[in-house]
Amino acid sequence: MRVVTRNSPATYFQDRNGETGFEYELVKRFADDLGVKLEIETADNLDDLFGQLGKPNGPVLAAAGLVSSEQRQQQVRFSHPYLEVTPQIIYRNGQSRPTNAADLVGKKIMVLKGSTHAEQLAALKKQNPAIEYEESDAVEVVDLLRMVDEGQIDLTLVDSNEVAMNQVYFPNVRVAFDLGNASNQSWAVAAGDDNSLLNEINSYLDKVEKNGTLQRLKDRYYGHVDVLGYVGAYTFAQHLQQRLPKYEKHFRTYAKEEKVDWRLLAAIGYQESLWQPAVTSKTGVRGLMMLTQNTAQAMGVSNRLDAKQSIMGGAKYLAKIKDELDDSIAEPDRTWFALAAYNVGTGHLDDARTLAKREGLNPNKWLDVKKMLPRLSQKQWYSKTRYGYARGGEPVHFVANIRRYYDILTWVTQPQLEGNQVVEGNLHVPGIDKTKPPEDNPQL
Ligand code: BLG
Repeated sequence: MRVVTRNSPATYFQDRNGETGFEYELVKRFADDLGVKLEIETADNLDDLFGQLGKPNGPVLAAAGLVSSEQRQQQVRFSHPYLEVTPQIIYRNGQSRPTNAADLVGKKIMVLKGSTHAEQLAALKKQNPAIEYEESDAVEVVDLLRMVDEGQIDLTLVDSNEVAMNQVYFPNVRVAFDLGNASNQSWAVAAGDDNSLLNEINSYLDKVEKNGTLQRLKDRYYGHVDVLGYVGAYTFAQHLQQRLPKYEKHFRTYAKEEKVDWRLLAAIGYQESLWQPAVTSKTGVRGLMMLTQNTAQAMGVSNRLDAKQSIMGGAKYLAKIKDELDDSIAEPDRTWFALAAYNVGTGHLDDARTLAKREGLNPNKWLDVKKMLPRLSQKQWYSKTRYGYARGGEPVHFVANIRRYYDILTWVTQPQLEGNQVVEGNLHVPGIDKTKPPEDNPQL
């Protein structure tokens, strides 16, 4: 099944493990259900995408965060909706906040060519001819947000899901106001009389809506702001630009040495210290990777406040505990277990696995064991374990947060943005032009 989409964090991109993205995951499951092979093609812009869909022997389906507008319905047929989005006017923090359509006058506005947002602005301009805007087919939604972030344009109009996902990369991007009502994203198939594919799509979408799959994908891809909050999201973006570049090299070096994913290591570092080398917890745990004195000693770290040493120690420790886990624990759960052990220790993790077994749950599944961990802080449960009391809620949050940061880091470090290969020291943080010296990059 040939499917056309766009390369963007909200739809489809490549990471080190292969293809990923919200649309990709949704459409891959559909292909698997049908028992057919999936072939993804990407279009350069929306006109190109709709053009390809109409071609004989072209792709049969477009899965690209498309909103079904009246204009588009003359060209293609839309499936049942799977995501409700609201168009939002975006401005730069520090500028005066527009609050209504009249405030768009005199502003430099850019939207994607051929988008429903361009249709919306055209309609507004009819009522208020003083509104000026530019349509571009050379950019993606992330570029529009970056341009607002950097002050190259004043405003853009994008869908709420894109904002929720991208706020974590652009510290200065803010929502001004919702422009119009919510609309629905759907898949599109070429115009015609044969409804067989459309019927299959619709029953698949109904199914994933009912069984919770759709919600899980939404939480994973578009839940950044829900989980981190707006402040947390743009604070992350700020730290991504200002702090991570200082330590990226060490993360890459020691991750490689220990054969762990550097983005996972960086995500741990963010969870532990917000990438700050001089922090100390209430319990005396210290440094960028928050090593206990024992761990530091065992890993050969003499100065925990030295970022390089801390990252080296954290990488070694992560690799060690992962290696020591029971062989019966398979990936990706194995990684989540290793993270939990990093935080709570292997002994307490084993206790939680034993509790899971006793409850008839699967001790090799993170989903099951994470239900048991909080019991380690309740006497009725911990009194019957080998290692006793632990603040078992902490590793559950710890793992959830790190997975979130890890997901966020996969987009900025995907091979496409790194010149089709993962290049050392070439982290592409949108908004930073690494070809320029730091003095030309105020964000650095
Ligand atoms: C971890 C150690 C584990 C240790 C557990 O504590 O530290 N991990 C590291 O040093 C990397 O080795 O396991 S044990 O050796 O088997 O006992 C349990 O003691 C660190 C945790 C503790 C936590 N942060 C890394 O995640 C922490 O600092 N908690 C206190 C937070 S607060 O100050 O109370 O808010």
